[in-house]
Amino acid sequence: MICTILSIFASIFQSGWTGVNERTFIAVKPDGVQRKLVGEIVRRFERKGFKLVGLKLMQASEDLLRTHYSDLRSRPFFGKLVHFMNSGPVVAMVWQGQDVVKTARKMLGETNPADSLPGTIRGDYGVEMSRNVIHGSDSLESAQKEISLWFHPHELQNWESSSNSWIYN
Ligand code: DAT
Ligand code: MG
Repeated sequence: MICTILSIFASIFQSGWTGVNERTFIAVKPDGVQRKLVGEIVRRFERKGFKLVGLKLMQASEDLLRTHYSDLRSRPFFGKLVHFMNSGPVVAMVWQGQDVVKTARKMLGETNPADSLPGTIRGDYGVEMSRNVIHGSDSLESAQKEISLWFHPHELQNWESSSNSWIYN
């Protein structure tokens, strides 16, 4: 157990994905794409001060989705979840910045939109748990796993943002 934890920390530090280089995986789900919420969601992350390092519109395969949600495979809603996520295009993104994993989860709101505060994405745009508009990694470890599952390294851009010194002290 301790070894697993140590190796997770080691891989996170080795990757350099810490501090201002922390990265998270965000996806606008098929309901969010159909409801034309892509621009609004990108806008919220940009305005917050995070840096977009990867973005693509794609149809996720059932295999990819089963791997992505493998932690939930024994749950009764697993089949429907995979089917829904496969029902149309999703917008897969990687956002970068200090504490982006934790902050993005706050920006998303709770899993159930009914428990999500107004001002959060799910609180503003969702009604039902199974149509909650957006996905966001729940930890540094899942962010790393999800980014490498959804993106090839060459699809991620390392670029210098000109507003950096106005966002970070
Ligand atoms: P989150 O997306 O907030 O990380 P999760 O990882 O527990 O939540 O679940 C993944 C998705 O599965 C979630 O966004 C919506 C769906 N889901 C979760 N619990 C559900 C439930 N009880 N009934 C139907 N769908 C559910
Ligand atoms: Mg989750």
